Amino acid sequence: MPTVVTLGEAMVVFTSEEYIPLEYATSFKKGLGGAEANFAVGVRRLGVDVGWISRIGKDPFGNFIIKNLKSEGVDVSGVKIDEDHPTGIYFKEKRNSIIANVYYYRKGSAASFMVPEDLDEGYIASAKILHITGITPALSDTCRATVYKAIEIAKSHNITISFDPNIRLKLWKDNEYKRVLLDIAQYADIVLPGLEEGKMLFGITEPESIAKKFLDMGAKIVALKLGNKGAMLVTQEQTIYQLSSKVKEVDPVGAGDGFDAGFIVGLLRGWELKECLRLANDVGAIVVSTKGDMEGLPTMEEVEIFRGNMVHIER
Ligand code: KDG
Repeated sequence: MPTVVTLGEAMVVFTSEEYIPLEYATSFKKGLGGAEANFAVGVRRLGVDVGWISRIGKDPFGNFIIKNLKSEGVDVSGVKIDEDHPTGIYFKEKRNSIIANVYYYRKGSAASFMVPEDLDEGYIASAKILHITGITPALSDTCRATVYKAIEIAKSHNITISFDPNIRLKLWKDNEYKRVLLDIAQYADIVLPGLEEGKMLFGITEPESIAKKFLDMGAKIVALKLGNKGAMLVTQEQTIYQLSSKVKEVDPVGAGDGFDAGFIVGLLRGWELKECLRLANDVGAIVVSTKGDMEGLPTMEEVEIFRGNMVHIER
């Protein structure tokens, strides 16, 4: 049984190959995305067993997703094939080197039909970490109920819950995300938000005050992503700042998932919190410097090369 378990939707992502409005784009690169699937691949590449729970359609895109995740070594035994609904897809539009947009085609997707009964209690109960994000509860009422069921199982078996709010406004009605995500956050032991998300959830701007809010809600650790300024970690006892390494940003999508993966792997290895934060930051930095949602997720060896502790020798 995997040490880390996560649940959510994976999609096939089509990224336009040139800087052009999507309307005029003619060629696309096919890839794989979905926050929790990215996280799972990140955890696995860093050397920890991980299982991803979901539904995919009985279609070529579902096959693509499952084959890819299996080849990464992610446990997919908790994935159901849904014969009646398609695998979700999304498009990434690159208007220019600064502006990018995403267009989802995931309403009514197989993953949005996840139900609490899809969960195997023993599977979650034997993990050390359950990682959830704010995307899954936005997909449908049954997905939201599935997230709450996973939380209930984790709580009843003392499994640590990590939570990334991952606010995707295109998936929410009005301000509904605030109520739902703040409710979920109170069950989390580890919260991994972006600074902007903290601002949106609490209406305050100071990173320290945002972290304190999550601590007051019950979190033991808050690791706040500060973009190219690095990250900040807060517990009741300490506050740690970590500057980010300078990298050339080519695609920020998936960096937060990489950060989460690095942080959780550091914790599972029993590292000092400062080292966990450093790994999280470095994984995030490596991801933003690579095109694709999950392509850039590094192995531990690649992290060492990035840090200059190892030399890459091409054989
Ligand atoms: O965190 C990156 C994800 O957001 C991306 O891979 C796909 O938009 C996506 C989603 O909703 O999971």
